[in-house]
Amino acid sequence: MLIKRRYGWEIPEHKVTPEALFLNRRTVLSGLAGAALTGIAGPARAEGDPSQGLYPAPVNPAYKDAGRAVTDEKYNTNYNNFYEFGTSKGIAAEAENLKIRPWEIAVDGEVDKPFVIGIDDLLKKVTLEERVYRHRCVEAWSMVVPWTGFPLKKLVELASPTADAKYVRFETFNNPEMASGQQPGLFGTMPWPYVEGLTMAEAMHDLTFVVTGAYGKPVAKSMGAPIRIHMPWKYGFKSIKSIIKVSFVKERPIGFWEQLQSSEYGFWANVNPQVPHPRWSQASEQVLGTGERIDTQLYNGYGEFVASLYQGLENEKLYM
Ligand SMILES: Nc1nc2c(c(=O)[nH]1)N[C@H]1C(S)=C(S)[C@@H](COP(=O)(O)O)O[C@H]1N2
Ligand SMILES: [Mo]
Repeated sequence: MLIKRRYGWEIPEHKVTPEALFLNRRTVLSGLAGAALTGIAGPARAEGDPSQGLYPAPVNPAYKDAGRAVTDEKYNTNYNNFYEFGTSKGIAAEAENLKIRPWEIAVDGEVDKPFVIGIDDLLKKVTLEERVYRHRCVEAWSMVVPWTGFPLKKLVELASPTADAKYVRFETFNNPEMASGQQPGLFGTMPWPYVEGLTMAEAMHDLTFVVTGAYGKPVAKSMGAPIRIHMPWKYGFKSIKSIIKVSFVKERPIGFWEQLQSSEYGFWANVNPQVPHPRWSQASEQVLGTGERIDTQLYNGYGEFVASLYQGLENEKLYM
């Protein structure tokens, strides 16, 4: 019989509330047990990645310190939410199936001229920098990550949206042959592909980051290679991974989680310790890799930069 071992950095399951719990409690719980048995997959391989020489990139001094210790890479690459590869946290080995070259990103919708660009061509058009950001998952765990990438506003400039563009809609790949979690069955049909969206004002905000690297090298597959988003003041599910399409649209996009359960997950998803998730408190968070529990901060502590984005929107569900 296999004995379940817990690694020191793992968060006990009863302290984690999987987003998908409402879907099928038994399946999710067996998935979590499976994660503990699978164990650690080791650091992600970056050999053969043609962008490797671009890393590490210079640190942007404005974001060199997140006020907390950087989370050790081994925790971050092995404790993930990437439902395309399964509902447990232990998807790192499965995510090695992600094929990251060739990788094309379509830019379309309300733009002067739609285009498709390969990841390595896109990397030639931008200047990479490193930023240390705090990340807060809606499940009440958090980490600190040295991301490498470029501000999303740079991509918006390249896209040249028209005045009709009100939102940016992102889409992840949909390939059930490559990504076992996208196969039907386990949860019935999940609403693939993963989709997320932002307002144009959010997309143009300097904090909104397009991530292509982390820990001084190309971003690991388990963390959303080769290109993802990170917005540190929002719950983690907004920070969509492995993007293949960026669309400028008139209507507010409906994200993956909102589509699954709109009573629990909304468009704005700004971090707020005073607004509980319908099934758990958001007042505090478990810091990955430390065993520490700390108070959660409004906008994950980035309020001085982003609160003004939400003035006049007080009647919206800003915090779910
Ligand atoms: N395509 C896709 N993007 C995703 C997810 C996902 O399942 N699929 N999970 C989200 C959630 S809930 C979180 S907390 C972060 C986790 O990022 P990490 O695994 O790098 O920590 O990715 C987000 N982006
Ligand atoms: Mo999350």
